[in-house]
Amino acid sequence: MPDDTPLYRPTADTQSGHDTTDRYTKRGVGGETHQQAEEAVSLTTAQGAPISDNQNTLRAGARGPALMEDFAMREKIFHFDHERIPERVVHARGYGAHGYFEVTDALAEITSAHLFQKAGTRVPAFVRFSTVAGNKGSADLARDVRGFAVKLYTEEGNWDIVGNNIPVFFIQDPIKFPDLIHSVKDEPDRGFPQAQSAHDNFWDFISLMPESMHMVMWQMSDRTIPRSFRFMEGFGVHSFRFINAEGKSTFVKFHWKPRQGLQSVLWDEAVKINGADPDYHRRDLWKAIETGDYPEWDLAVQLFDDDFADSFDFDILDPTKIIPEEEVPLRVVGRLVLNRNVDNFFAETEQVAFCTQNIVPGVDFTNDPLLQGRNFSYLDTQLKRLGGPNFTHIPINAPRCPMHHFQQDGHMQMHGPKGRANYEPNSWAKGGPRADATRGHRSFPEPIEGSKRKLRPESFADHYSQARQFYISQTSVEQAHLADALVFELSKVEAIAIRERVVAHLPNIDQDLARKVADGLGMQSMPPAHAPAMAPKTELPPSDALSIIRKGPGSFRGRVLGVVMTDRIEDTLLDALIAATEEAGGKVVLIAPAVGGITTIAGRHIAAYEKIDGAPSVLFDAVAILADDAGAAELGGMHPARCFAADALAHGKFIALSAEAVSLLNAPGREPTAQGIHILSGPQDAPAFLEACGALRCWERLGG
Ligand code: HDD
Repeated sequence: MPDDTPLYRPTADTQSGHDTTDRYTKRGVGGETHQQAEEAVSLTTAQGAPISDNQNTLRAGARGPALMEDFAMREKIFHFDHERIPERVVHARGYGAHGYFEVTDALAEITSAHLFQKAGTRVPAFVRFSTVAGNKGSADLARDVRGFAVKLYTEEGNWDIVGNNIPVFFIQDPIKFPDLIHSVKDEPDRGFPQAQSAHDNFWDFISLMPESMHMVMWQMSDRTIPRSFRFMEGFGVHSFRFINAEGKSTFVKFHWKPRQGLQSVLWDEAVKINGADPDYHRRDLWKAIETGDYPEWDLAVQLFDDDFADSFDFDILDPTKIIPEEEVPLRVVGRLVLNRNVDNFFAETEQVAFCTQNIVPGVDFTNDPLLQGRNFSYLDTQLKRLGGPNFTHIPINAPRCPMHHFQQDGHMQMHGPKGRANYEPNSWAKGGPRADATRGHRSFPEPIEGSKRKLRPESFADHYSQARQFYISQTSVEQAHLADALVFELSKVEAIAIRERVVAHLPNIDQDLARKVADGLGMQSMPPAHAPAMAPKTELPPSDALSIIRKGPGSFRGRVLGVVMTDRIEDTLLDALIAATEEAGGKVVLIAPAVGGITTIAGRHIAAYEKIDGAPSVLFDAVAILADDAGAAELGGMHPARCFAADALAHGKFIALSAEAVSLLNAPGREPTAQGIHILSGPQDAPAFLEACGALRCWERLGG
C-alpha cells in the first residue's frame, strides 16, 4: 500500500559554508585558525560503508516503527553507549601535552642510559598533570596534590617518571594506599564531598597516621593551590638508582624545576576560580602552548652514594623524607619543553598509561617499599582501565623505538606478527628476537638478606623532624597560609575528637603552629601532644628551597594582565599597557562591559575577549582598569566590576588605574593609595607598572 504521508526530511546545515572560526583564535590572541576547511569526504560507518542519511532512522512507513535493520543507526548508538572507560581511581582529572626532553649535561659516567650519553640528545615526551582526589569532571583549583607524570619515549624504551608536585608522600607502605585514597575521596555512605580533603574521613585517617605529617605540611601549604601547571615543580619522590656501564650504582632523586618560576594562588582566589573557570589550569596550559609560549622545566638530579645514604639522618628509602638541596645539591642535566597540545583529549590524555615500572637500561629501582608496591599497581590498573593487555598498542603508549617480543593475541591486538616462531628458544631460521646481555636491562645485584616478616624498619620512625623543617623554612606569609588551611580543613571536620587528634600532632612540629590552629578552631584548651615514636630533631636548619615565595620568578613572563576598558579611553594608554605587557613576556586579556568591545576616544573599535561578568580579577596575575569619568561611573554601577576591583585589592594584586578609574577603589575598606597601586598619568607610566608586576603579588599590602 502506498505510503502517502507528506514527508519532511530534516537535513543538517553542516556543509553550508558558514565560517565558524574558533572563539579563541578569532580574537587574535595568537596562533592560526586551526580549523582549516577540510575537503568534504563521505560519512561512513566504522566498517567503511558510505552513509546516505545521518538525520533519520530507517522507518517502516513515514510514521511507523524504527527498523533494527538500520545498521548505521545501530552501530552509531552502540559505539556511543560504550564511549566511556573507567576513569582513573586516583588522578582522574588531568591534562596532558606533548613536547621533548633534551639532555644538557651528559651523565655517561653515572648511567649507561642511552639518553644521557651525550648532551644534545632529544627524545619525545608526553606529560600529564592532574589532581588526585577529584573525579574526572571536578574543578581544577581543588586543594590537592598535583600529579606530574612524564613519559619519555627513548631509543631504549619508554621511561615513565610518575611523580607529583610534592617531593614526599603520605604513607610509607603501599598496603596503606587504598585506605589513604578511600579516606580522601567522597565518603561512601553519602557520596560527598568530592575533590577535597576537608572532611572527617580524611582527617580521621591522617590523625591516626603520624607518618603523614610531613606531607600534610606540604599539602596545607600553597603548593596545593598552584596558579598553573606551568608554575609547579615536579618530583620523582623515591630514590632511584643510576647504573653505569661498569655496573656501578649511584642513587638519584629527580626534580623538575619550572623555568617560569613558582607561583600559587590564595585560597580565596582558588575558591572563586573554581566557580569562574573550573578548567582554569587546563585552559592555561592549552592557551600557553597554542600561542607559542612553551613551558619548560629543567631536570635536576640529586646524586649520592652509599656513604651518604648511610650517613643521612633519615632512611633514603623512606618516601616521606626529602634530601635537602643544601645537603645534596641539584645538578641540572636536561630540559623538558611542552610545545604541542593533543589533537584528541581522549585518545591521548585519557588513554595514556603511566607505569612506574617503565624504566630503561641504566636506571633501576631501590627498595623503597612504596615504589615496589607502585610497580605492581600501575600495570594492574591499566588492564582494568584500558580493557586488556595490549594497551601498549595505543599510539600514545607505544614505544617510538623498535620492539620485538613473543607476546601475542589478547583483546584489541593491533600487531600482526609474521612467521612461525612465537616461543623462545626455537631453532627456526627466522627465529625472532633473543635476549641481549649487552644492551638489555640489568638489575643492580644488591645483596639481600633478612628474614621474611611484615615490619616497618626503625629508620622510618621519625615522623616530625622534616615536617618541622618544612614549616620553619616558609616565609611568615606562607606560614600563615598553612595555619589558615589547617583551620579551614579542620573546621569542616564534624567530630571534635578527630580535630583534637590532628591538633595533638602539631606541637611535635611547631608550638606556634599548634597554638595558631587551636586558636583558629576556637579550642578551649590545647590537647596533649601525641607521643612520638621517635623524638623529633629540632636542629634541622631551614631551607630556602622549600618556600614558593623565595623562588618567585621576578618577572611577568608567562603571566596575564586583565585590562578592564570602557568607551572613550585614551588609545595611547591602552596601547602602552599592551606593549609593555608583551615586552615583559606577558599577555593581555581585554575585558569590557559588553563582549562586543568599546570605542576609544579616537573612534577606534576594540573588541573585548571577555564580558566583565565572566572575567573576575581572580583569573589574572595583575589588573588594570581604564575608564573616563562616565566609564568609571558605568563600572561603579555594575556589581561584577565592583567585585573585580575589590578582589584585586584584597588579593594583593598589582593594579593600574587611569586617573578617573580611581573612584572605583574609593569605598570603605578600599584604599586607592595603598602599595602596589599605580595611577597611570600617561603611557610613559606603563613600563614601570609592568616592572612592578614581576613581583606577582604585593605582599606588603597583605601584611607580609
Ligand atoms: Fe599513584 C596514578 C603519582 C603512590 C597507584 N599516581 C598516579 C598518577 C600520578 C601518581 C602522577 C597519574 C598518572 C597519570 O597521569 O595517568 N602515586 C604517585 C606518586 C606516589 C603514588 C608520586 C607516591 C610517591 N600510586 C601510589 C601508590 C599506589 C598508586 C602507593 C598503589 C599502591 N597511582 C596508582 C594507580 C594509578 C595512579 C591506581 C591510577 C591511574 C593509573 O595509576 O594509571 O595505579
